[in-house]
Amino acid sequence: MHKTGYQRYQQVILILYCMGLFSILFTACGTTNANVVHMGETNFDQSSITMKKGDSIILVNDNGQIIHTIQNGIWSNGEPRPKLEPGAPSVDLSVTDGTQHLIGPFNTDGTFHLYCTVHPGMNLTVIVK
Ligand SMILES: [Cu+2]
Repeated sequence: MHKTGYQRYQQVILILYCMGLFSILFTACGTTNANVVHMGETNFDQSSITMKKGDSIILVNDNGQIIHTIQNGIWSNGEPRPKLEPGAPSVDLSVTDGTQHLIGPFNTDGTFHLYCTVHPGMNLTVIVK
């Protein structure tokens, strides 16, 4: 059957639409290494996060009025204990507003500790597999 010009036009539009859909899907796959951790007023919303080697953490400060200072280390028995663990990215991040901050990438397997030097007990354990 002979196709009219309009049918060809429809075919081209359909092909372009599919290509667009695929590129959106691929983009979505590429961003699955986004590991979001929210911060409340005095703590992380979760105590740990498990992620793949090469991933980074996206830190979100839910209350932009609250200041957090995130570094390598851990609160232990009420005392801040700074420690840069081998294989961990060096972190010294001052969060003074509600914007998002990237921590990482974590390129080594292991268990790492981040803490907020402002808020006693504000610990985040990062498990990289
Ligand atoms: Cu804090």
